[in-house]
Amino acid sequence: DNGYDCWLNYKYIEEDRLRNSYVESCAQITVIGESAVMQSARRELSLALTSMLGKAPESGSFPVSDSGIVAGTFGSSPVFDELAREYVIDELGDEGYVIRAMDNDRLYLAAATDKGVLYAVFHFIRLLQTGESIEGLRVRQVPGNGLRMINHWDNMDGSIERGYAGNSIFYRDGEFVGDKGRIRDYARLLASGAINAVSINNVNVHQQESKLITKQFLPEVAIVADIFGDYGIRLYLSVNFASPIEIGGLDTADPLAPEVSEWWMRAARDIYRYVPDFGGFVVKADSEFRPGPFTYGRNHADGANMIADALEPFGGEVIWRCFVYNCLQDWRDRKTDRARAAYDHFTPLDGQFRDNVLLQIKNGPMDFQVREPVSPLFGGLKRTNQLLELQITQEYTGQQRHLCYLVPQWKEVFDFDTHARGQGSTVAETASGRLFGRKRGGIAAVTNIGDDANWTGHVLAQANWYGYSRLAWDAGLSSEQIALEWIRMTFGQEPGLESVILEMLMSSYGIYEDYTAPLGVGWMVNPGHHYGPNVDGYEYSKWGTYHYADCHGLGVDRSIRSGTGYAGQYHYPVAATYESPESCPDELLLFFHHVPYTHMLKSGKTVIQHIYDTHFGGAERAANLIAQWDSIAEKIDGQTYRETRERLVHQAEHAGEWRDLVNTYFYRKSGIADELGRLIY
Ligand code: BDP
Repeated sequence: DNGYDCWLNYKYIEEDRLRNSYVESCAQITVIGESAVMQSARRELSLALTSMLGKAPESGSFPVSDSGIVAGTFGSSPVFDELAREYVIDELGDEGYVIRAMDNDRLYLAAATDKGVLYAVFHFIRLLQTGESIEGLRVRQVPGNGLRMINHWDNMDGSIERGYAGNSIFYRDGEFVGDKGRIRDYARLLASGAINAVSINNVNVHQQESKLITKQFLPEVAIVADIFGDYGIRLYLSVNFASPIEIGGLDTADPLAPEVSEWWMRAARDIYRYVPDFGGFVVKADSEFRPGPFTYGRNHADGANMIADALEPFGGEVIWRCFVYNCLQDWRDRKTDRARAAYDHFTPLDGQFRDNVLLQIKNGPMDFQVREPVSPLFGGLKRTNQLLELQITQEYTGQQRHLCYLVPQWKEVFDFDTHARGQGSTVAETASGRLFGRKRGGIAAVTNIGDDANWTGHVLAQANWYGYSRLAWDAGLSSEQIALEWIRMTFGQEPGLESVILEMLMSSYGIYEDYTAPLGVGWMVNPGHHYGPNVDGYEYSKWGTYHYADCHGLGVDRSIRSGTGYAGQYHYPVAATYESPESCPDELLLFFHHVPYTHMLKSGKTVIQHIYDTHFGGAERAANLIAQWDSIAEKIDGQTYRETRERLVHQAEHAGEWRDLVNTYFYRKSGIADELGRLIY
């Protein structure tokens, strides 16, 4: 077992009682409808039941029999009429669905659209994989987010920016791959988590990828879009803001120049001719050396709206990234603050963006560190569509060589209360659009997959991919529940194994945080590739990522009173909580404040002792993951066991390196010894 099928490996259900309880209801399936999406649903249901129950279900005939599974859209057949009377179909929307056992012996999987039926099918399969009872089923599901997107940072040469699991599944040597079978398998995995949008090229759009929107590549883009379309997923492309110059032969990309907007309109027309259901563009502009409207003295609303107008007639949208900051700042000036940048750029433009623009906002104000506060743009923007951006690929969280289950981190982001409209104004509410009554909204994340046999390098990193899609659908699910589902679906239902993997996953984020940069200060990594400890790696460069450690203390003063004022970008009472070191939560203390090493944390420890304790403790717990994994060796397929173990061994060693480097550094700076005498000199 090389992990290729991930959580859809449909293991035979060994336990007779459980299997028999399913067999009766699942002996026959009738899937009504012939669209590509419906065929995907039929194929999946049949495959899953055949493998899990050991017997292919009969295909239902017409008239539909009184028992078995009936799947289809309301209105497609009178068999759904009785069920339809019980629901307000409009409220289910385009993607909601119901799963219902009715008084007769039928089990209904129904929705308003084919896509909803496909989601119902995957949901039903999940119930069987996780050993749930299907007696008297009564499920009604509507997604919490309209847009549930995956971003790829794939380049056409086959490499992946910040990819840690092999090369691109889309491209090789400047072209699309010939055999697209793997893309189809990928679409199926995405659809099982109800992902409905995917962008397939790097936000840093180089020369070759700029041409994806030209006739040279559009025929192949169309093939890939169709594959995703079969699974209800819309395809998006990242574009270069300077495309009119780069590939269009114009001498400007000024958003207010008529020839530029005409160029984009022509480009949009071409694209939709090939890909009628094209989703739209993702744009990284004026960020990390990418071109943008600033070059022409225009703002980001000018830029985004001009492109949005070109896509609007075809139903496309612009996903405009807010990762805009000066990456050439002066590190000696403590008043400039990269954390402030996105809010400072975008809040003055609130309300000026077209309806088909969504601003894509990274979860934190910096860049996917293990711990950051939530971006104040959530709650700061009130009249603009938003999309929360997360990073599944573990750029700063161990690059898929360290175990780091990120769902708990994402849960904290979703649950964060911005107080934008009083208590309860969580990020889940703002990003989805619900809080301010916006129609568009949702969530996007940078994928962690590549062409490694098991997709993610570290098999256990598949849990992040799966978990992301589950949270995108329902941010109310708990990290434990998601982990448990994933474990059962991936490894089968085996109580001894379940508790160990659950414990490993659930502790992993805390462990990683403990042995890396402390108390929210972030960075301390090797520049460029961002792997491994280097406390001063970014300290004297222009990227705006500092800890300001000296012999007295460390941390960044972002208070309103004496610092960069960043804390003031939050609503009351959040701003007040962050403003003072007394009320600021420990885990973010050094993000918001510069304090002496002897500053007392709420935990009752000094900052310096906290650093020592967490680094000794974190590295020890990392080492212990190996023993935990070994304790279930017998219960795991050999290849998975070995490959994962190798990574855990590496992690343990590397965590030791982090511990020693960070502790030594701060001992030398502070001159304060570890209370427990663990430092060796
Ligand atoms: C950073 C990555 C960089 C990306 C950038 C982005 O280091 O490779 O291009 O984010 O999000 O995290 O645009």
